[in-house]
Amino acid sequence: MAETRRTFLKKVAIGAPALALSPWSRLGASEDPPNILFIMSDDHAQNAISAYSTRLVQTPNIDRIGREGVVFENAFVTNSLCAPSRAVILTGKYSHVNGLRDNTEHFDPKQPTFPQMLQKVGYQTYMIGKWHLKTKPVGFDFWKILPGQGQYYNPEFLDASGRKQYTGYVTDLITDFALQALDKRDKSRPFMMMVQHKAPHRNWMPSLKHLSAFDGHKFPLPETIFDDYNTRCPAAKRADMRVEDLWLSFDLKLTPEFFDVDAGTGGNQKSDPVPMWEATLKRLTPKQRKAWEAHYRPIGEAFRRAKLKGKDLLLWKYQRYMQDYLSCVLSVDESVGTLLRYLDDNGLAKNTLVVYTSDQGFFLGEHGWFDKRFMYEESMGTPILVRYPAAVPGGQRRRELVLNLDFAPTFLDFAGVKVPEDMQGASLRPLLQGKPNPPWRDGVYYHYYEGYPYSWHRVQRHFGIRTDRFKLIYFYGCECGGCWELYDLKKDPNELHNLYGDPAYRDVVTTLKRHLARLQSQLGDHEAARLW
Ligand code: SGN
Ligand code: CA
Repeated sequence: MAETRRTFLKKVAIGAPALALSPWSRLGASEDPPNILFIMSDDHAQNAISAYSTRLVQTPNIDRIGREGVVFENAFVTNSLCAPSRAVILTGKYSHVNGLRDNTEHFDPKQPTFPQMLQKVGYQTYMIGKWHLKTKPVGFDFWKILPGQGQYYNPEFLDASGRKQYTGYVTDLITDFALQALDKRDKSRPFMMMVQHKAPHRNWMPSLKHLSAFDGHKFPLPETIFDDYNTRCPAAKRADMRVEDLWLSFDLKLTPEFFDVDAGTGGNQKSDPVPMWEATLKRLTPKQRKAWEAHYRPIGEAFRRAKLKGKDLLLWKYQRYMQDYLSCVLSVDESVGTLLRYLDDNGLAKNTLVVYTSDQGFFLGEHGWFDKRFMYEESMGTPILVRYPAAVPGGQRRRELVLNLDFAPTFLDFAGVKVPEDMQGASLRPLLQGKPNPPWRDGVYYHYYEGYPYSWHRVQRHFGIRTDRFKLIYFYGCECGGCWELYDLKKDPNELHNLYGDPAYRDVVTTLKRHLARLQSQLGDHEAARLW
């Protein structure tokens, strides 16, 4: 079968003059083009994967990818938000180059993407699950996507033939559609499949199977949950994403008879969107609703009796948030297990490059927050685990600074396709193959655009640089003017002490600013370079 595949790619290459040399000439004599299985969840923090941290949850299937392959310990996104991250992944280019800066914008489907390039050289390409780019997928032989953010229960899916609702839980449905497509594929050609989960995105609705998974469990508090933001720029205090502001209805699943809706939730998020939660619950079938209520009504009753306030209310909200979020993670981990088993059972494991990642990280109570957006570690960081037994030694943990920007060049490189020069990421190949000290980036450029005060969670725009030791951030785009933060990650891994202005760090700041200017110029973010 391997022979057939090489011959197929060779034929395609000969038939397509622009790519005539690429697929065939770049692969080593003994290499087949790999299948590529790209599994991405939404808002899955490193801290909720046991390959990164065992504090909260066990994820044996995701961990297996890392154990049999590579865990990237310093993996980041360039703009911590859903649609922008997806655009970066498809194009291998920063937001200011691919044109999609925030969730309100449309992806321009006319620009080159790695799926289109793989399709051109003969790969069968698939996109299943959350897409969120407003324009339709291009470069896929088959796609089946959730419209917009998608729904957890009985979601609609959109494909080339139209829109249809399915009964079931979104993570399980996406997994089923992926397996069905793999079953139907042309086995003489390699495939590239993107399986993109909605979970564990807000509002964290677990599957019926996992509703009680964490009953009675007390999760440890993150060390920074009571962060007072005192040494930071105003951006942190102004952000609207505190755990204490989580909605009792939509986020924490209480129906209105269990709490005083008019009292609001405190903080910035004043009103509890009870109608939105009731509309979401109406989607459940009577059977699903029964199981759902059997779980959540006793929680509501206990909440009503407890009459919690202040810190006690915050701690209750944190535990409820963790229970639901991590229950969603359990389904994602199961999905990964099912997909890996399919590869095992069909003799595909060795020659399939498997990635597990998320569109960005997430705050799980760190700094008192949920959501993402900020350039702080929990949000800018994202899980990246890669397995490819045919060419990548297992059991590696790498510390280089790697990015979601690197996926496109990596996939093209392993498929033997020349990486276009205007792609801004780097192929992870030398790291995956275990090279000891290959030349690699010494700083990561980050730029978040969905600004203050009109967007979700009101996080001010900012850009900055992260090196292995330091992080320098510049907040801009509000009447308060620009503002800098500096963190020494070695002395202060929790990023609690803004050192900008500390005379002991004057030289560090000068060096980092020079580095930042260099990156903005090299990467072409000239507009940002004029802001400071
Ligand atoms: C929704 C969520 C926000 C979240 C954005 C973006 N609100 O609007 O909390 O930040 O998505 O998330 S919700 O009440 O509708 O759940 S992203 O992952 O798509 O970027
Ligand atoms: Ca997301």
